[in-house]
Formats: sequence, structure tokens, C-alpha cells
Amino acid sequence: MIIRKLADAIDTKRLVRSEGWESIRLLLKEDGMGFSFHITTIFAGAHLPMHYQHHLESVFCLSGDGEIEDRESGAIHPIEAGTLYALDQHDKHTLRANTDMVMACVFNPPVTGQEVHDASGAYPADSSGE
Ligand code: 9YT
Repeated sequence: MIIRKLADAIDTKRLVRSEGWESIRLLLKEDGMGFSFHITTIFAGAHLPMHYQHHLESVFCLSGDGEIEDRESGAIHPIEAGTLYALDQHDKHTLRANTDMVMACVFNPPVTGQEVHDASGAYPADSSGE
């Protein structure tokens, strides 16, 4: 069993910061769960184009509000506390935060640690072969 506290993960390698967001990756590939689990804050005003070509991702909004745009269809969906979105088609999307949004995120396959987005908005594929 793994017991881990958000407060204890701050100022460890589990906290990753990039432009417009920070994320505490409470579960990583090394934890052996088959997914990673992150508590991510998208900062107010952030406008983040993303495209996870190598991962599936589910996101549940715990607090704050904003919107997600599906860049294939152009559809825009509001996000508020209690909203889930699942990128089951490796969807190209853009996230916009009206206020700080705190999100619980699950990645399959799990991220390995310090990934940040590349120019296409993706995280790299895990090439370790494990
Ligand atoms: C909401 C969202 O896009 N989350 C992505 C995960 C986060 N940027 C992370 O932990 O890498």
C-alpha cells in the first residue's frame, strides 16, 4: 500500500512547474500502478494548447473554472468544480483558466517524472521499454 500526502510532495521531484501550470505527481510510473495520478493547478489566465499523442488522460476539476476547446471540432465546453473530461481520442485541445483551476489528472501510460510539453503539446513516449 502506498500512502502519500500532497503537502509532503511539495519541494520534491514530484512537483513540476511549467508555464501556466504546476503539478504534483503523486503517483508515477515507478509506483507500479499502471497509471500516474497528478494534482495540477492551471493558473488563472493560462491558455494551454495540448495534444497528448502518447497518453490517454482523464481530468476532474476540483475547484476553479475555465473551458476546454476541442481543436478538431471547435467545440468549447465549460469546466467547473465537478466536471470531468477524458481525452480518449488523443484529442487536440486547449485549456483556458478563468480562475486558478485545481485538477486531479490520471495518465495512461503513467508519466515517469519530469515531463513537460514539447512544441506539439505532447509529453514524449516512454522509451524505456519497461
Ligand atoms: C489539466 C492538465 O492538462 N493536466 C496535465 C497534467 C499536468 N500538466 C502534469 O502533471 O503534467
